[in-house]
Amino acid sequence: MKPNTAELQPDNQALLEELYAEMAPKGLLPLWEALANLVTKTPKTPVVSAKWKYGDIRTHLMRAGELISAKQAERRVLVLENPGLQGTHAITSTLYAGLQLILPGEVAPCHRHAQSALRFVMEGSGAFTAIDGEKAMMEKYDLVLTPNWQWHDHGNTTDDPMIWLDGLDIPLVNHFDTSFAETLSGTDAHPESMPPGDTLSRYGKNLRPIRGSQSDRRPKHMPLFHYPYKQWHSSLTDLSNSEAPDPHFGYALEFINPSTGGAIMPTISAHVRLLPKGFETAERRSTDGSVYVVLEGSGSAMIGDVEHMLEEGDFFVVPSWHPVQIKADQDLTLFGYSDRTSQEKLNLFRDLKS
Ligand code: GTQ
Repeated sequence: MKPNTAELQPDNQALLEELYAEMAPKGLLPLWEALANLVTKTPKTPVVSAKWKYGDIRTHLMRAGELISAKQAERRVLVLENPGLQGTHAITSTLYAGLQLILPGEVAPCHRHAQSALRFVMEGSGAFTAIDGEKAMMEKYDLVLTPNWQWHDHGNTTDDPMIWLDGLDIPLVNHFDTSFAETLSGTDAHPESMPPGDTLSRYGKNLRPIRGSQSDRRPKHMPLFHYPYKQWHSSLTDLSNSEAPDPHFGYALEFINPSTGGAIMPTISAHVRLLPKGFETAERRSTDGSVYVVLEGSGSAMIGDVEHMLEEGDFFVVPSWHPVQIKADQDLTLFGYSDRTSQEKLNLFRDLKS
């Protein structure tokens, strides 16, 4: 949008152009030529409402598995890049999504980084992510976190491939120019620190070891890292049997960090939701661009003016401030993550329900 220059003398217009040309090499620009595009009345995003199919990604991922090992790749991952963000490896302006494959016998070596990561298991049973040396034995549709700067390696001692969705805040961390990373030297796998399941038992059942006791061994701000499918699915089922669905969300449960009661990690929020067969959500828009996975059932999503048919194994993106309506043809279960908690911390988050 151009500024209101109707009253400018034609000479001034020409002289202004001259001024711009003189200033440009000095890194000086006239705000009035750009203001309306910089400070928009509502969010404008390059992100588009793309969709990927698990079966299709899997074919390419398995081929990559024949060509490069997890160790060689450090992380053997196919990145879901938003078509509106080409060249960025980003799925929304702040978030990253990839599908990671660990084949039987493989190890993805231990490292840690400033980025926070979630894993959402798509396929396989019994492979693990070890966080600070404690294995989370992973089952289909489990959520596992690697909070920022915690050591993590992945391994698979089962006979089958394991594939999960990686959701990270890579674009956000890089936007702040705050990326740090290091590898654990001398070994691929962190020495085992605790038996599998120890943290879930100490911190994942509405209990925690008394503060300051020797049993209170996990980082205070983010102790928990495993949210098993069995637990969240039974809660979601119970919820759906006990009341009518919320008009905008259906039945929805957010994963929380027990030490704050807030989002799972400082930058990423995640939830699961169930839309019962025949249910259609009322239209809603929100500022947090979101990534969804269809876990069970089928239906469709109207995102802005694009309609996507949804079936199990679909990944789709809802860009910031796009109106969304989701319809369930069969009981539809979704996993979703977004930067909502980042936006809330910065007093930026908004939503609008019709
Ligand atoms: O597993 O640590 O998809 O560091 C991208 C960056 C996975 C990981 C990704 C990572 C990881």
